[in-house]
Amino acid sequence: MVVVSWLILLLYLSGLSAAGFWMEDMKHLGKSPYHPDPSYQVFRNVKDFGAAGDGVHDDTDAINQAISWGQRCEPGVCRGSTIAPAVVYFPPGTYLISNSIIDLFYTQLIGDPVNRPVIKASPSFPEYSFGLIDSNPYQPNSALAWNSTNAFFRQIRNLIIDTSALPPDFPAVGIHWPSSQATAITNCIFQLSTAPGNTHTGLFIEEGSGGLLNDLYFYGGGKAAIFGNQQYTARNLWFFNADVAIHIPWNWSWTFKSLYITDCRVGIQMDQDQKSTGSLTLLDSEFHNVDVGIITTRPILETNGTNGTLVMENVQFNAVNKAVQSPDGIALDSNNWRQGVNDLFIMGHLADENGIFGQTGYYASPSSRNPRLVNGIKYFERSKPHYSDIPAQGFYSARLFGATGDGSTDDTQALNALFNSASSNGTIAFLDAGVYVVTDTILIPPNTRVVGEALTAIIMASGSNFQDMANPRPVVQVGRSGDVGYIEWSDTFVSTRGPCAGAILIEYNLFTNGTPSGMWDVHTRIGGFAGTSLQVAECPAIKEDYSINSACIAAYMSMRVTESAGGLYSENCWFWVADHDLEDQQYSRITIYAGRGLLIESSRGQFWFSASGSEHHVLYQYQLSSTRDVYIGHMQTESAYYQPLPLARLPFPALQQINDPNFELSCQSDPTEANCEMGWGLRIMNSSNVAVYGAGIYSFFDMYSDKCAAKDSEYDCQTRIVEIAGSTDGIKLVGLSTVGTTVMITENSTDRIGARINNSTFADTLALYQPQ
Ligand SMILES: *[C@@H]1O[C@H](CO)[C@@H](O)[C@H](O)[C@H]1NC(C)=O
Ligand SMILES: *[C@@H]1O[C@H](CO)[C@@H](O)[C@H](O)[C@H]1NC(C)=O
Ligand SMILES: *[C@@H]1O[C@H](CO)[C@@H](O)[C@H](O)[C@H]1NC(C)=O
Ligand SMILES: *[C@@H]1O[C@H](CO)[C@@H](O)[C@H](O)[C@H]1NC(C)=O
Ligand SMILES: *[C@@H]1O[C@H](CO)[C@@H](O)[C@H](O)[C@H]1NC(C)=O
Ligand SMILES: *[C@@H]1O[C@H](CO)[C@@H](O)[C@H](O)[C@H]1NC(C)=O
Ligand SMILES: *[C@@H]1O[C@H](CO)[C@@H](O)[C@H](O)[C@H]1NC(C)=O
Ligand SMILES: CC(=O)N[C@H]1CO[C@H](CO)[C@@H](O)[C@@H]1O
Ligand SMILES: CC(=O)N[C@H]1CO[C@H](CO)[C@@H](O)[C@@H]1O
Repeated sequence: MVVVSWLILLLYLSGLSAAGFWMEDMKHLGKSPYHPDPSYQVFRNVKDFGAAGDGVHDDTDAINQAISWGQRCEPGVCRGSTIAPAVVYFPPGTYLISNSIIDLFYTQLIGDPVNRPVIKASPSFPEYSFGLIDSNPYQPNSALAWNSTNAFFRQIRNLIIDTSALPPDFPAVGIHWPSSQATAITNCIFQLSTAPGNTHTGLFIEEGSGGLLNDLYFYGGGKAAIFGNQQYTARNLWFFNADVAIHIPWNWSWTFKSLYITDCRVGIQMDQDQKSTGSLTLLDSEFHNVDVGIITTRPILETNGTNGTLVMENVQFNAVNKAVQSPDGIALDSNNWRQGVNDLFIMGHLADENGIFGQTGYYASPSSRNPRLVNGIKYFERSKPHYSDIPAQGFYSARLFGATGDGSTDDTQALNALFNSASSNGTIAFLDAGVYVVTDTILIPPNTRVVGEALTAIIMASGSNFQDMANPRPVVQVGRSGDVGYIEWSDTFVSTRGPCAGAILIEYNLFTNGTPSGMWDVHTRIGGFAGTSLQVAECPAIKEDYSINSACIAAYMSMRVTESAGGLYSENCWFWVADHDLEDQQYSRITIYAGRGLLIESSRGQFWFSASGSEHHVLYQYQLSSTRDVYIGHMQTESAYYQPLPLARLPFPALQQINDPNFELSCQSDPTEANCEMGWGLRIMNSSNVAVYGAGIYSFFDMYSDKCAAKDSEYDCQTRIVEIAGSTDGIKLVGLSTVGTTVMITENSTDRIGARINNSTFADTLALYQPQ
């Protein structure tokens, strides 16, 4: 009997190990309805293109063929497009390459998450190449293939990037990644040279407007990572044995959370030339056995300007010689670091109830960490699930429920049936690549897990149900009011077709007790791409007159978190109203009106927005109203480029029941009235315990002209941009950078902090703001 049961167990185990990663084993039914070739395939497995993955054969060509198969957006001929997306899958194995893998626009490169495939440079890898994976190759005219600020919609997941076979003095780069929003590199290892004095770099980012980097491990390297970008969230990054773990050549605002630097000479090096680093926010991190933790450009005695702003909270220095080194001495001696989670180390300007002042040193924050937002002492964090333990049979394809994703059939009933069934059967709803047109609300019931085929699944609202701005209706509703349970939702876009003045793209009602629910890489993308009927032909930029083209009123709100909701972790979710047409090769601007960005009204609280962005909505990008217990870091906003023409009061009348800003009232006494009537970047009203770690709140344009944002101009793209009002408690903004705005912070209609003397890089920066 014992023998028999062992036999059964063995058979069972061998059966289990035979099942591969679900993504490999799924039927691949995804499509791209606007691609000219109806047989275009979104999913490709590199082995189907002849990659051997045996560590012996040269797989460069096979992998590049897998990526470029079908008519795709190629460097030099295409400057961007959404109609030719691809998921390129790597089964376990070692893939030897002798030249760069060219990662095309709108591509996901994904490996098996458990047995992560290795991409290994062979000794013959050429010096002229730029990256084992080059996601944005330089062209003969010295420009990047895709403008870095438009390099959206791409991910690299579950790979090991190995440069160790290259000589130590080879200028090796693992991944070249100039990138912007809706991008992520996740769960990767960088195996670099460990020879002293080596010149290997794992991840190289020179510019862009990102983005998320998470769960990355760097072994060895000269400068293991080079990070230049407007803003980024980097979470759970580990560095071992590098000379310099992270070099930051320039930026406006980076947030590092859960950063672990071990056995390195230097942890973080901010650049030493004039192009200084704007602002670094570090939390929940540790430096261990490091000579210098951080080399900053900011002198200890600096009082003018706020470039080189550094804020650290809950950062430990163990066996570190100098914690923070400045040009004029040691700014933080590692023998004197403080362990208290509410002790902030600050180099920069801060504003609290005592006024506004510059500081280098510790500051005991009166608003302590909220116990409802932490796990132990660290702020809670949760990565996107890989579902590596669930076989393909555990996923219900949308196609099997009759959803077509063809961009024309009404898929409302099919999607509702899919989510309902996935919820009741405990399976995962899989949205195969496609454009799912819906004419009424889709409900994601409690206890549902939803995965879109890597950033190529789009739910698109259309029709009469979404027209009335006096009676808005959700496109996707997560739980009904009062529902309790959890969801996990990833890699999906929610959008609209044509005018949809009454569409709330995501309405979140669910209350989750215990482990918070999660949304990862769930984006709203409003207008500006194939299938939306909101492109340059229909909605060209209106620059000269006040007329509003009602055909371009595209949404009421991106996301609403309602009163009864609570307990949600979200990461890398970007709420974007298109400012240009993604299919247009000149990046032509368009004028699209969407009323509101993210509104949180939950009285229960417990929300985390990691790597969050909200851009170009009319009235505000973020509004937190009568809520509590919210963590945001990093957050990024941009005001609508067309404003103040028309003024922000148009075309959505201010509604008192959702606490809309009333610009007519608040701007009536402003002498520069036009620039006052611009959408708010962030409003926090009647709320408690809101902690923001790193924020880039930008206003680059006035009626499409960016002259107002330049440093030598009047800083008057808009007058005000961040408002704290009503009865508030425990509000804390760390590493706040604004661009193009006269006033950085407005309190109860009074302008408190101006931008002028707090100028930093291109942005103006405050290290810490706590209301008086
Ligand atoms: C990139 O795009 C932005 C916005 O459209 C534009 O201002 C900038 O000049 C572009 N840069 C390049 C190199 O094309
Ligand atoms: C700040 O920027 C100015 C202007 O570019 C530069 O002169 C100065 O050295 C920078 N200061 C720091 C601390 O980096
Ligand atoms: C910088 O500080 C010095 C003295 O510390 C002062 O004389 C000078 O006016 C300041 N410059 C600016 C631009 O604030
Ligand atoms: C801030 O602006 C003032 C006035 O334009 C300038 O003198 C100063 O150098 C700037 N400081 C920084 C850090 O850019
Ligand atoms: C899922 O659950 C429903 C209701 O419990 C059941 O009727 C159905 O057969 C199950 N399977 C599928 C594939 O929906
Ligand atoms: C705060 O709440 C009070 C009481 O409900 C209300 O009167 C006030 O308008 C609110 N303030 C803001 C800025 O929403
Ligand atoms: C705003 O005014 C309310 C009273 O209406 C007050 O409780 C609150 O402290 C003020 N907030 C700020 C940031 O000044
Ligand atoms: C402050 C700073 O270094 N700003 C630079 C950021 O990078 C851009 C290029 O993308 C430069 O133009 C800025 O000077
Ligand atoms: C214009 C303005 O408000 N500037 C502020 C910048 O920061 C200093 C503190 O260092 C304040 O005193 C200024 O008011």
